[in-house]
This record gives sequence, structure tokens and C-alpha cells, in this order.
Amino acid sequence: MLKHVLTALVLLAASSILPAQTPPAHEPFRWGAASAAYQVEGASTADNKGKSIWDVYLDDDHLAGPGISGAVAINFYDRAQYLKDIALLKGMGLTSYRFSISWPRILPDGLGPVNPAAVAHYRQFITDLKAAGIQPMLTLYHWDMPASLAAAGGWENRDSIRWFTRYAEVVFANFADQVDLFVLVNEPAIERDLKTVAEERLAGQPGDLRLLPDAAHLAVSLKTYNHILLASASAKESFNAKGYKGRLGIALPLLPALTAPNASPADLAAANFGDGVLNRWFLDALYKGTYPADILALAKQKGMQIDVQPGDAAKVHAAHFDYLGINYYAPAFYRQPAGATDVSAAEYYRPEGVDSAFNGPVRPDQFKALLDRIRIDYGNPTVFITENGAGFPGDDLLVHGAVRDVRRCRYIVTHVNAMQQAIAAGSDVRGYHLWSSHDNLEWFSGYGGRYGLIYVDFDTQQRIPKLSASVYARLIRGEHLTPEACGN
Ligand code: IFM
Repeated sequence: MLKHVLTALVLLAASSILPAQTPPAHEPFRWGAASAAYQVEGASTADNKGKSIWDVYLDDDHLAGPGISGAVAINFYDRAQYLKDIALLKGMGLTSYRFSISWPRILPDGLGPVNPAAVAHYRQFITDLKAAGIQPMLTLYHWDMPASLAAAGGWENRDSIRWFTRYAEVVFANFADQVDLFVLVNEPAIERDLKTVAEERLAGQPGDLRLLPDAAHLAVSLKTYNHILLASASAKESFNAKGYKGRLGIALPLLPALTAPNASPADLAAANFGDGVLNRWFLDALYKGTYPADILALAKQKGMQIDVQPGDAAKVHAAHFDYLGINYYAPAFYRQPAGATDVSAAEYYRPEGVDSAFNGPVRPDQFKALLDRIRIDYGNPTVFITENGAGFPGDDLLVHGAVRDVRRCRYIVTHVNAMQQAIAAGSDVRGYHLWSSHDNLEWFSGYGGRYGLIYVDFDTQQRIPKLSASVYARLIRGEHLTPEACGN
């Protein structure tokens, strides 16, 4: 008896001196899927929710076109509905679900007071997920900036560091007892790109998404990225200081930078620039404590106001995030436009004649290359794949009650295989989350861009698991599959 008590005391003492972020030894690989509040929840005014900037973009300003709204989405805020959805996810064998909570639900005016109804809703959702054997991965911020804070400049305002820290503290105080894996912020660069689209559409221009900010938006983009990284670092510092247990990271949309085979030196420089802005800006800060010298030099040469103060990147590094969240869809192709002399004119483009999904060329080899790069160049951090997936025009047809999404199915098989090759080579990948569990609202593309494992009839809210869901379930069970498992 005494021996057991002593052993327990030794274990207790050992556990209390471990840093909060210590990962469980031999944790099982997390097989999951992902979604985001605005894309699925609907219920846009339920439980005293405040307005987010996306309610403004779609419902007030109609920037996704007439009638496109998140007011209903896929009705996921409704417990009767989400319980059926959780049952489908459990049926596939998922052990992890990445979802986001809505800042303006928790803090309707962005800063305070806390909305108890929203807290109760998400606590119930997490309880329901766990009861199904599915572990939560909670994203604090997947782009639903409270409208009041957006009006005060959003991430362009350095005060956003303080606003986000306050929100994060409310989230930790209310959910850290239920959740031990948090994503602080999703895809800072893409959120900024979408804001540019909104601004252009409001100004009466077409507002097409470009992944790489153009010269006119480079300064505001770098400023935004810096503020978001600092806000995340500040939230992480607060989490550690309060002694919560759990792991925190950021989900980055990493885009391997490629060129056409006949690339000129200027095209290669364009690709290096794209890599610097969209990948190295974040990775170097996180793992080296510096922003890339070439991008900083360019900003200085152009006299850009990017609000990077001495020590900012070092603060990001010092936060020691517990893992890197990788959202991988496709590589980015770059070129220098004819006649352009300045690298900041670099263009992202879509190569023609290659197998492509909505988010770009289908290149599982580049997923493996990306994971290799993170392992080799950035010290092999713990990684969670926070998103990977695809939507293809015309792939999701409901025929006789079934959806044979063969192209998505093949995409999943080849990308899971690529990830497993990287793991075999030593990459520390602990989980994989498919984007998305369900067809949902694809931002300015509305409901036309389907990415789900589960087909959703947006009129009736009927759900139908697709071919890809059954094949993903087999991968989760440990079967090694080739794309032929998807048929033709
Ligand atoms: O739907 C988006 C998601 O919100 C962020 N990552 C990419 C997905 C597909 O485009």
C-alpha cells in the first residue's frame, strides 16, 4: 500500500513540474475532420449572438451575391441536427473533430460581457462530441471578427492584440477543463486576402481572390500577419501563466512555391518572394524568431508602414507554440509578369492543363515535400494537419441517393499516403483533419463549392455520406489503399 502511495506521489510531483504543454506519451494518431462556425452554424441571431464581419459582408452588403447568407448555413448550431451529424462522424470512425467557436457569440460586442448562452451551447456540443468518442480540437478564431472590432480596424489595429488576448482568456476560462487542443487562429493570410476581395467588391470592382497580396496590399498584409502572430503569442503566454493544461498552435495555409518548368530567373525570384510572404514570414517567426530579411528589406526600400517593432518576431518565437497546424490544399505557382521590374509585382497563377481542384493543382507530392521541409528546415516540430481536402467542379452529383465523389476520394487516398510517407521519414505528425466534414458555406463562393465528406442538401438539410466518407473510414481503420479503391 505504502509503495503505491509513494509511487503516486512521485508521479504527481513529476507531473506537476512538467510544462503545461507536455504532449501525452504515445498519443494515438487523431483522425478527424474540420469545419468552422460561420460556414456551418447558421442561427445567426440565436442566443444573443453579436454580428460578425461575415454577417455584414453577406447579409448587409450582399458581397457573395443575392440570397447568399450564413443565416441558416447547414443548421449546425441546432442540437437536434448536430447530434445526427456527430453520429455520422462516429460511424466513420473519427477520433477528432476540429470546429471553431464564434467570437461574437461568446462576446457579442467583441470585448465583453460574456454571453452565458453561447458558452453553454459550446460546452454541451463538446460534451456530446466526447460522448461519441470524438476528441475536440477547438479553433478560437476562424475569421468571424466581431463587427464592432472590424469597424475599429480589425487586425490592422495593433489593439487587436489586446482584444484577442481578452477573448482567448474567456475561452480558456470556460473551456480549458473540457479541451486540451486549441487552434488560436486559422489561416491569417487567406483571411486578409478575403478582406481585400470585400474591399474591392464594396468599391464596385470584381474582387477576385489572389493568394499573394499585390504591391498595393503588401504593407497591410504584413502588418496584419504581425499583429495576428503577436496576438496568438500573447494568448499563449496568458494560457501558460494561468497554468492551464493543453496544447496551442496556429493553423497556417502553407503553399509550396513552384514555377513553370521553363521559369526565368525573374520567375524564380517571384516564387521566392511568394514563399517569403506566405510561408517564411510565419515559419521563420515561429521557429527562428526573425522575419525574413528579404521581405523586410523590400518593405523598407518601399517605405511601407508594416508596424513591425523591434523584438516582435522574437516574441512570437518565445511563445513556443506546442505544435504547427498545417492547412495544405495545393502548391502555388508564381511568375513575374512581362515587363515588370520589381519582385513585388510577382503573380500567383493557375497552370492550365493539370489536374486541379477549387484550391489549385492536385499535388500530393508537394504535401510530402512540405512536410519534409518543415522537418528538415524548421527543427521537426509536432504537426497537426488541421486541414487537407478538395472540392472539384461537378464531382458531387446526387444520383439515385448516392454521391460518387471519385476525385475527392482519390485526393484523400493519395494525400494520406503522402503524409504517411513523411511520417515514415521522421515527420512528427500527430493528426489529420479533412476539410470538411460536410458541404458548407465556402465564403464568397457561396454554397457552390462543396468540400464535404457528407453531402448536404441545402434546402432540406438532408445529409448523405459520400463515397469519400466510406473510403476515409477504411483509411482510419488502417487499410493501406491506392486510388483504385475509389473506382472510376
Ligand atoms: O473553406 C475553407 C476554410 O474556411 C479555410 N481553409 C480552406 C477551406 C477551403 O477553401
